[in-house]
Amino acid sequence: MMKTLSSGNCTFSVPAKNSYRMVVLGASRVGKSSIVSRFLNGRFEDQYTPTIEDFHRKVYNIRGDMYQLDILDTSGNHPFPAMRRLSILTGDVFILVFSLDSRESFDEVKRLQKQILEVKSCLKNKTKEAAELPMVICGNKNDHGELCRQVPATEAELLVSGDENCAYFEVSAKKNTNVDEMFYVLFSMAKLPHEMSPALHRKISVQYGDTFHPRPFCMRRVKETDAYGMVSPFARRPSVNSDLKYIKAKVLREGQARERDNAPSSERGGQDAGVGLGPCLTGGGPDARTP
Ligand SMILES: Nc1nc2c(ncn2[C@@H]2O[C@H](COP(=O)(O)OP(=O)(O)OP(=O)(O)O)[C@@H](O)[C@H]2O)c(=O)[nH]1
Ligand SMILES: [Mg+2]
Repeated sequence: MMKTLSSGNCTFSVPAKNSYRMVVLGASRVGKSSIVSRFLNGRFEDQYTPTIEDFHRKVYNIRGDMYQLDILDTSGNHPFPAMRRLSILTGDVFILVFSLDSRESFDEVKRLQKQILEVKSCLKNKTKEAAELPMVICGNKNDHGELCRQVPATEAELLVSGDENCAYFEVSAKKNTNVDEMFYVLFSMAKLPHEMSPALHRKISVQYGDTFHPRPFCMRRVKETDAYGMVSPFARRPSVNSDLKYIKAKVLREGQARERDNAPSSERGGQDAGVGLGPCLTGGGPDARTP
């Protein structure tokens, strides 16, 4: 399946298998939006503007292949628990942010980590994938110095120990310390091209969007070795309905891939993953699912 995206006067297609969603979660004021802003445009704002929910999209042309990364910057206040569960369900990679000077925000990250594992494993037959969720736990505001620190690094590291898909980073969105490194490791854990990290591709603005076009006449401007990234200015958060379809399609795709990999050839193909999302959204476990 291909998704067609429009950017300026250029339209291009991203294969569904190359579309990913990054979900950024954490308590209020810990710096989630600041980290996202560093990722998207390299900027930092001292002024605080609370987020309700922001959706961004970045598209990449990496050596001629198209990729799409959707970024969901959530609210630290999460007034709608079902929406948060839906965000978690749609996420492929996660960044959990706390502020190094706030013990409470660290406790929230611990709750979120648990919730992500629980929500993801709620999807039928998804227990294995849940254990392989690429996730970075991010202690932000390390520019505040050791005197303000309320969370020792050793304690935060415990949250990721023994899980090769989980890493801990101390960063500063303000000083741009360790932010690129954090994205590099996150994308590596998710087996995404490392060129998706901010320092490893050329940033293209939308008026040069035709550079992205994967068709041969546009590729004259894109060398085989090149990687380009462009923030889409027209990205809109998909509707709840589209999110549900996205989750179902993804589960089916992964289920089929797993069957192809594991099953003897006589048992391969055609099995519906039987995705019942209701209990995953309401907080009931797999056992609570109606038959
Ligand atoms: N000193 C310092 N301040 C930061 C850093 N990152 C963010 N801030 C500031 O912290 C405040 C909150 O940052 P945001 O990025 O808006 O926090 P948020 O987690 O998105 O907050 P919500 O949208 O309410 O959930 C802002 O005033 C930022 O300027 C950092 O690394 N160091
Ligand atoms: Mg925010």
